[in-house]
This record gives sequence, C-alpha cells and structure tokens, in this order.
Amino acid sequence: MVLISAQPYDYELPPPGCLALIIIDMQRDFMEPGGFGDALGNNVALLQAIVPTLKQLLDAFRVNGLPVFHTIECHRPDLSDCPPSKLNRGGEGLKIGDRGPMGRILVVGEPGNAIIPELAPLPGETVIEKPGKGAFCRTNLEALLQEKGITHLLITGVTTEVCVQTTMREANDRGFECLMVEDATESYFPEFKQATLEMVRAQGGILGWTAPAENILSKLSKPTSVESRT
Ligand code: C5J
Repeated sequence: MVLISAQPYDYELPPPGCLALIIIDMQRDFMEPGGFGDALGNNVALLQAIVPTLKQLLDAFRVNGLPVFHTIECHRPDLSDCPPSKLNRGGEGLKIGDRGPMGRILVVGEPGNAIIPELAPLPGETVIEKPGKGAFCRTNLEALLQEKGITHLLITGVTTEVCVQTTMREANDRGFECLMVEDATESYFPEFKQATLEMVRAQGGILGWTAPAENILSKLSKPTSVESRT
C-alpha cells in the first residue's frame, strides 16, 4: 500500500493506471495580461507561482506513464455554447468573444485560449474543452475516466475556488477519490484559495484530501515504487 501524507488523513494510492492528473485551465486567458482573467480586473501575475511545481508533477506523471488530462475553458466562435448568464457577467472590460490582444476572449483556437507553453499538452494527452466552470459539465470527461478505469484524481490548476473547486465537487459526487494539490493550484484571491483548501478537507474530508506536491512527488519519482504497487 502506498500512502501520501495528506490532510485530513493519508491518501491511499490506487493500483497503477487508476490515478490521473487533472490540470485545470492553465491557459493564457487566465495567466497573462490581455486575457479573460485580466479583463475581469484580476492581477494575473499571482497565478505564475504554481507553474514550476505543476510542471514537476506533469513531468513525474509523464515519466511514469500515468494518465494526464488537461482542460481548457472555451467557447465556440459563434458563442452558441455560452449562456447569456455567463456572457453578460463581468465588469466594464472585454467580455467573452470580444477581441483582445491575444485574440477573442475565451474562444477556442484563439492564441489566448491556449495552454501556456510550459505546460503544453504532448501528443496523445487528452485536452477537455469545457464551456462551464466544472470539467464534467457538458464534456465526455466522466466517460473517458471510466473507460480507462481511473478512480483517483489529483486536481490542480486555476483558479482554486472557481474551476478547480467546481471540478473537484463534480468529481467527488461521481465517486472519484480526489486530492487537491495545495501548491499546484492558485487563485487571484489568496484568501479564497486558503478557504477552499480548508473546506475541501473539513468534516473528515467532505470533498476529499489536500497535500503539497512534494508528498506526491516523493512517491511518484521512483518508477519502481509505482510499478511495484500490485
Ligand atoms: C474562471 C477558471 N475563474 N478557470 N475560470 O472563470 O477558474
């Protein structure tokens, strides 16, 4: 049995192949000036802190041949998958579909909608295009995970209290054992990140577990220990 030291208690790794890394919305639209996050008045520089840690996790999954799922929040060019309730929100700045310095905001295929180069998906890695905040909303993510026999998810990405938390709640309700990686998720609001981590692991892990990446990397970085878990 391989245990990850986590809160509120140790997280038991499943057999090889049953654990996936979920990377939520590490897109230029959220990470860089001129994108959606910036248009909403946020300091996008705050999100940069997690990139090296997330890259380490991604590399460890790749080296060990473990499944990785990236998501992007995006809409079709005609915005037919963007409900008015989403389209009309926000402040005075650019809205979804408007043209900004990185192309049309939150529209699939535009430069700003791409995943940042440091974490760009490799050929063969799944990218889930999601129109909602949660990665299970109007996507085939649940079917893909079931098809591959995945039962455990490490949840990372941005922003902690919006798309990351929504996805973790959706996954938890669907029976997945989820761990949010504390230093591989970030928010424009540090206090919201902290509150999210606390609410996830409160009440005996009502939504799942949290742990720093190091606790996971120390177990994944030895391919033999991954392979010997039978
Ligand atoms: C937001 C996200 N914050 N990826 N999206 O609108 O969290």
